[in-house]
Order: sequence, then structure tokens, then C-alpha cells
Amino acid sequence: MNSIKNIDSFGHVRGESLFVDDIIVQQNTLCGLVYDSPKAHGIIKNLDLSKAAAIEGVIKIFTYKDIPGENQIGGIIPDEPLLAENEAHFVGQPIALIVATSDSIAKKARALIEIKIEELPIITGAKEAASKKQFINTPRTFSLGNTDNAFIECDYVFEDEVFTNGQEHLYLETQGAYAVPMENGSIKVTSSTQGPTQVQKGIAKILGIGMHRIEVDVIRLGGGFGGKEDQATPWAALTALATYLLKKPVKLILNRHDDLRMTGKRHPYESNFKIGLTKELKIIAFEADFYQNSGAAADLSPAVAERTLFHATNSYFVKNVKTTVYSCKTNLPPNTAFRGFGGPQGMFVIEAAIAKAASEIGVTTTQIQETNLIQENDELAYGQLMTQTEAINSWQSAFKKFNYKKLATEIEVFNTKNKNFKKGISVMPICFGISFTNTPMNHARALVHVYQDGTVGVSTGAVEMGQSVNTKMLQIAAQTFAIQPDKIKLETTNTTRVANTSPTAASSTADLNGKALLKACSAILERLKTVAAQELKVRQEEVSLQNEWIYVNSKKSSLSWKELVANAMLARVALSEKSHYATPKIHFDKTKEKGHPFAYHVYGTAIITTTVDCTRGTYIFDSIKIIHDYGKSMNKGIDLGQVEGALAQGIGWMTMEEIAYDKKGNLLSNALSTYKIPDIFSIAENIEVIPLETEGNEMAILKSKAVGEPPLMYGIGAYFAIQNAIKAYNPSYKLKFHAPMTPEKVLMSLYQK
Ligand code: MTE
Ligand code: LUZ
Ligand code: MOS
Repeated sequence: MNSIKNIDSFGHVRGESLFVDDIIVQQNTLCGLVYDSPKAHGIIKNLDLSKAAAIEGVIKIFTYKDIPGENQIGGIIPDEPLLAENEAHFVGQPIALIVATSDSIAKKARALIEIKIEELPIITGAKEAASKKQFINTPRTFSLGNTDNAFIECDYVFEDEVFTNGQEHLYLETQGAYAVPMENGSIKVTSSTQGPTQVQKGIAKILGIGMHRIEVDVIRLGGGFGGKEDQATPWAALTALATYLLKKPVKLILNRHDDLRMTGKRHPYESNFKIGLTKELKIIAFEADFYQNSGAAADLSPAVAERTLFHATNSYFVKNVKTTVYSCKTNLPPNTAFRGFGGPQGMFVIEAAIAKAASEIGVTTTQIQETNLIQENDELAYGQLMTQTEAINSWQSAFKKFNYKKLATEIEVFNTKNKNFKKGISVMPICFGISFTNTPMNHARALVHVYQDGTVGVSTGAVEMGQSVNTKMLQIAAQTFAIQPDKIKLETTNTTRVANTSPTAASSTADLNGKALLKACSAILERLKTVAAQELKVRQEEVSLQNEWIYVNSKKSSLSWKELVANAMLARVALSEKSHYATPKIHFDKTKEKGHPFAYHVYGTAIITTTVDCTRGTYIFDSIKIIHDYGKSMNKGIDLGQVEGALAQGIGWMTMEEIAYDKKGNLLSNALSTYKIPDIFSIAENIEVIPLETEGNEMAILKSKAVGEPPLMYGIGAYFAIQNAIKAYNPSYKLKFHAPMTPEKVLMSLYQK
């Protein structure tokens, strides 16, 4: 079962898999197109739709005035209108929805909309916003011990500034939705969302009707990466609005330019740190202030900010910690969830602090890292006592398995022999908490039907977005019933079958939905075993299932799975089950900022080597070697794919993906010609990922740990590997923490005096 392929692989390569835009539409389906703000901040003095509305084929242009319910889509804080009212807050903010008989007519109409905006001051930077007291909410602080006292005792204290840029999700499938009217004022919406319930709730609010009137269906996503956790809602809500008012099916798919301009990205952070160490290189005090560029509305920013604090000391134990995060309001599109969810931004800062300390003291970064790795029963700043801690295990395994000493020596030798090329090496340990940090979100449900012919239908709250969660769900059902995978169908994610779902996020989807599914399958299995025991006149404990057959005391009986199911049906036994799972043990008290928010942590250690071309400033990664803590992986191929994909995304964020807005808040990196993402050549040819030998964790599904987000943070090592190569070329280079480390920045650093 372990080697099962992604069940979508066949459909994907043949182009047969269905996405929103592939659905066969109903007759007279209309096209939606969003008209957005051309200015980053200002009062809307006049909006003239008359010329646009006069075009033949334009059915209607909707503004906020048409919204029958509440013009509000803010999830955590109600601070975001679906359609701008009197004020515009970012370039790309939706102002009107054009509904026409074709896309090209809608586009013509869009060009004819006239707007007068009285411009207000524009803020694009986080610290700039903070200096003007523009915040989304009140700051949060996590603390442990007493940093003020601890700094006095330190032998070394260093401070610096750090910047990490945003990141475009660049899911292959852009945002979109398709809404059709049903009877009695109900609507069915097919959405490309990670959060079907979020979409259902958002639409109900916009329309001012009950959630029971809205059915949201998700087939699969062509990637989400966090970009569709919260930000799929507006497009679904706009199609639903038009469908509700026009009683016609309406489809809205953003083109790439509109998607890039209108949607938020990973949060850029501007941060300050202060780190204090003893002579023995023990970090005994760490302070950081994080200025998060939240954009023009809260979206998920407060939750992202919280996770930055949770991961501010990465894999290290520090006795005295004080970290504060400020969510700063700027005139950019609201920034949002992105793989790692604020964790990477936090981890980069402490890695920068360690690199700075090492450079100033004159030791290697690895010496400081190794001295401070977290151990069993250490307490983190947020109060969780660490158990089943694998930080040291993964670090030591990496050093041994990949022979770090030899690698480092080879690099030193290379650097003494070569002038125009320099090599660098870095080690990046990770420690990532698994669970939604907001405890109430950690639950899921599954609905299982065993049909009378012995085939099975599985519905859960999990959204398939390329991470292969459906394949993992299928494995759980197949394994529990001991039947072939082709007897099982994974249904679409649908709010009428599985309700009140948490989004597919926080890497927790397989754990939460998988545990619910395991419960549901097990309950049906127990009932079937009772039927089998009666039939075979044996005790139930003697009955087991193997390969679609019933066994008694490990001996094959005369009863097959198919017959058993048919007999159970005749005996009027329930062949369906709905189960609920809520993560036990976790809790968090926000008034004290202490608790036990994570079910468990995922660990690992990456060793990255790079060669920098010191004439050009370009670089390649020679090797990336990772020891990763999968627990007991339930699907090694899929999990390896997640590690490699996340790694590529992390390296892209750290080295080449450069989001740029001008001072007026216009997105300059608005196409793939101006926004470079990693390709197959950007990542080392020599990637080696070895599973850490561990027992796994009971809180993980089948002891197979969550894998979606944690490996992204291995990419942070790429920054420091390049920096070490630069230092080898230019001893007077002063460390700078300003990601991404583009070839342009490398070149300037190589020749910095
Ligand atoms: N992998 C693919 N192929 N596509 C995606 O959109 N999203 C990532 C990760 N892996 C993503 C992906 C993110 S941000 C998360 S949180 C997890 O998958 C979510 O899925 P899981 O909870 O099943 O791991
Ligand atoms: N989404 C969320 C997340 O709402 N809460 C989280 O803790 C989280 N963590 C990672 C990614 N998405
Ligand atoms: Mo992932 S950022 O939790 O969608």
C-alpha cells in the first residue's frame, strides 16, 4: 500500500482532471469580470459606469450598492469590504463586477469605466506604517524568563535588522468560481478554495441568507499554497451575488494579470533582533520585533503573526526570550497565508542572528546552532514542553550520514585554490509545530458509504490541491477494509456532505480528516465483522479481513468482502458512517500567551552547498542533503514530493523571487517576465532526502507526520550558503540580512568595500 501513486496522476497527465474552468457549463452562463481600483489609496469621488453598461452584451454591472446582505468578507477582523464603497485601499481592490455574455465584451466594458479618485497618502512599507501608527490590531508579545537581566550577563550581544520579501503563490490554476441558481433561492458554487466552509459562510453573509442555502463544491485545486485559504472567497461571493440577483449561472475566472494584481501574497517582514550569548556560545537571551506588512486589511495576518512568534526560536532552546509582532497596515493587497504561515519569516530572523553572532565572534555558525539545539522537556516561549524531540537526532544524523566534515573541508580546499568561483555551505535545522494555532479549528469529519456491491465512497473535509491528500485518504479506507484501491472513490469536497470544515491548511489536513476517516471506516468494519462472525459461527475477535476476503484465525474462510457486504445489507446493517475527530490535548490561553498549542513538531536538518560565480554574481546549488522527520511515512513517494516541492519554494523565496511595488503601490513584478520562480535547474541536481529513523507520533495519522509546510524552511539555508561563499571572496563583506539574495545583490556584496 505504501507505494500507491497519486490517484490523480493518470488524469493529470492526460489532461482529464477537472478544475473549475473545465466544468461543462449550463446554457446561458454569463461571464464575470472584476473592475478594480487603479489607485492605492483615495476617496472615490465618482464612478461612471454608463458607457460600459451601454455596450451590447453587458447584462449588469454590480457595485457595493447591490449587495443585499453585509458588504464584508473579513474573516478574523471585519475590516474588508467585498466591493469598495467610498474609499479605495490598494491597487487591485475590487470596486465593481461586470457581468456580460462573453469575456471579451466584459473586457471592452471594463476599459470604459471611468473613475475619479481623490488621492490620499500611500504607505507601502511595514516600518513606515508603524511610524505612522497604522496597525491592523494590537501587537502580540511572547516572553520567557527575563531578557533585560539576561543581556547583562552575556559575554556577547549583537543587534541588527532583517528584511524578508513577500512571495507570489503562483498556483497554476488562478482564482475562480462558478455559481448556478438552484430552486427556492439556493445556490450551488463550485470554487477553487482551500476553505469550502469559509466560502459558504462568506456568501451567506454577502447575500444575507442562511448557510443552508449555499452548497459549495470543490473538485480539486491546481495549487493553493495558502493563497486560497482566505482569498478564494471574494471571487466565489461575486459570482454568487450575480447569480442570486440575475438568477443565471455566472462564471468568474481571474486571468493571470488580474490574479497577480488583486490578490495578496506572503507577508514581507521588517525585523530587528538582539541576541546575547555566553563565552560557551549558549544563547541565553533573544529579542525580536517583527514588523509584518499586512496590507490593507487583516485577512489572516493576525494568525500569521502569531505563528511567527511560535517559531521565533526555530529549533533552539533559549532561556530568556521576548518577541513582539506588529501587524502593519499598508496600501498593498491584503497579504495572506503562504506555506509556512509566518513561521519562515520568524525562523529567518534567528538564523540571521546566529550568523551575525558567529561572524562577529569568529566561530562557525554551526558551532552556535549545535550548542543550542532544543532537547527533551525544554520549555518554549509559549509554554509547550517539548517531547519526542528530534532536533539533536536529526542534526547528528545529517552530520554523520552526509559526512559534513568532509564536505566542509572540500569547500575550504576549493576556495583556497579558486579565485573566480567560491563555494559556501550552510546547515539549516527546522522545527515546525503541527496544528492550527487557533485551537478551535483542529477538528474534521468524514462520511463513508459502503455500497451494496462492496465499493466505497469517501467524503471528507479535505481539499485536494496537489498535496495528494485524497490518495492518503484512499489508503486509509483501503487499508482498513482490506480492499483494492479501485473499489474506492474519493468524492468532491462538498459542504452539504461534510459541513463546518476548517480549511485545508496548517499541514494538518491528512491528520485531522484521516483520523476522522479511520474512525468512520473502523465503525463500519466492526459492524461487518459482527455479521461475518454470525455467518461463520465464530467469535468476532477471530474474524479479520485480508485482500477482499474474510479470515478466521488467520485462515481464509468461504466468505468474500463482496458477499459479506451484500449479506449485511440484507441483515439491515448500516453501511454508512459519519465520524468526527478533534485533536486531543492541545490548548492555548491567549491572555497569558501560554499553553500547548501543537499536537507535535516536525524536525529535520538540511545541508546546502553552493558555488558562486564571482564575476557574474550568479550561483548554483551543488548539493542539498536533508534528513527529514516523516515519522512513519504512509506514502514515501508522495511525502518525498512534498519535501522537494516545499524546498524549491523555500529556495525561490530566499534567492530569486522578488516582489516589487513602486511607491504608488503598483505591482511591478506583475508577470513571469519580471518575477522569476525556480525551475528545475534552480535546485541542485544532487538532492538527497533521507528519512530520520524515529518511532513516529501517535497524534499523526498512522504515525505519518504532517509534511506539507515544514520542508519549505530548509530553503532558508540557501541564503546563508550563498552568504558564506560571498565572505570567502570578499573578507570585508559585512553580513546583510535582506532576502531574497538575488544575483544582483550577490554581485554588489562581492565587490562591497
Ligand atoms: N502541495 C501542492 N502540490 N500544492 C499545494 O497547494 N499546499 C501546501 C502543502 N503542499 C500545497 C502543497 C500548503 S500551504 C499546505 S498547508 C499543505 O500542503 C496542506 O495540505 P496538507 O494539510 O494535506 O498537508
Ligand atoms: N492557517 C490557520 C494556517 O488558520 N492557522 C494556522 O495555524 C495555520 N498554520 C499554517 C498554515 N495555515
Ligand atoms: Mo497552507 S499556508 O496552511 O495553506
